[in-house]
Amino acid sequence: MNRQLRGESDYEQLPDDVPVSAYVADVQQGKGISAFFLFVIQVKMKGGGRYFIFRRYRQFHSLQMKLKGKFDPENNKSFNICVLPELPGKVYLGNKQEIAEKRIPELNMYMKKLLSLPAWILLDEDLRIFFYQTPEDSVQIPKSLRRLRPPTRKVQTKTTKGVTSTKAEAPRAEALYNFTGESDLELTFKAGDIIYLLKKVNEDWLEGIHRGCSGIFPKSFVRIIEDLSQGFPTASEEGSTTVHRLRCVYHDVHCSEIRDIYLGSGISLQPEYSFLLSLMRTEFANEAIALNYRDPEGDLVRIMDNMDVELMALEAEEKPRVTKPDFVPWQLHVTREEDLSVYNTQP
Ligand code: PIB
Repeated sequence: MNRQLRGESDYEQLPDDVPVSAYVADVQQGKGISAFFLFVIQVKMKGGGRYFIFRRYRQFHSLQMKLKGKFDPENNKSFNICVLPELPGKVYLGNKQEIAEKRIPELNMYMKKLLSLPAWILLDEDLRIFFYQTPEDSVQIPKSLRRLRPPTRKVQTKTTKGVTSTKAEAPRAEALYNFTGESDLELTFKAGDIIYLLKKVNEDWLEGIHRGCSGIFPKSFVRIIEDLSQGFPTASEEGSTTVHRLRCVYHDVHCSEIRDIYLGSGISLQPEYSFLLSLMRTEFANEAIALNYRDPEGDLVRIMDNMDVELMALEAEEKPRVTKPDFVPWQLHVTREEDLSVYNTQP
């Protein structure tokens, strides 16, 4: 599907109770004569409120049919036409739980694209009924919320002689003196502060994170408590691989530049959005940037929150964008914040 951008001014005028994002937090078995599965969906409203709804696949299907009937260009010659995202198809055979699990990322993508459509679609009655919390929804308690756990940004870094290091062993240094960065590129800290190390810039400078900011600082201002590991270790932690390098493509007005960023302390496969943004702002020495990934159709999609990072990671799980060892499987596309020309706006 081609991405259809939403006008921000239209969006601003929407009421606060309109659903703006929805995310499958879990699947659970429903009670009935024959087995079926319910998707536990967390819905976020424009006003910031969140609630859970419980929907079967067939309810998605029925919503899609209604929306197609009203807005699909093939069925409709009226003014309000819109290319709807693809809903994963019906399945006739197989283990129902497995089918439901497989549908999670697909339904997440469907809902994300649906709720990114022009603002008037969000006001559609059938769409609102689907996402509204019914009295039945409000009395149900989700059994577990496996997928809602916050994405963990690993501070864990390396394995030494089979022992996995813990947060306390993360590469870090203690500041010996106060240091005031001269630009956004440089870190600012006080004597006694702990700085987590990201990488060695050269013999005299290190890059690190302090109070959520990353930047470079002179090595002589700190005492190393735990040094960065040499080379690119391939550590693993209970089945999850610690990756150390991240491929980024910076799209400027006339050219693109590929940059592989090495993070000495490793990077989670699903880092926090704020972490990625701060990392890229430092790397490209530019505050006014936007982060993006390429969707399966090849279009750039702007990343705006942790959920988008998770969607990017989910897509890369199925179809890795980077297959080199020691790299995260997804690839970040960094664009200038005000540059909307990079997005596909053709219906
Ligand atoms: C099913 C429901 C179901 C989905 C299934 C889908 O369609 O939408 O939703 O999980 O993937 O196949 P339908 O039309 O109800 O039944 P939910 O909410 O998870 O239950 C489809 C099918 C009807 C045919 C024959 C075509 C070859 C079966 C039952 C087993 C014979 O019913 O049959 O159309 O497959």
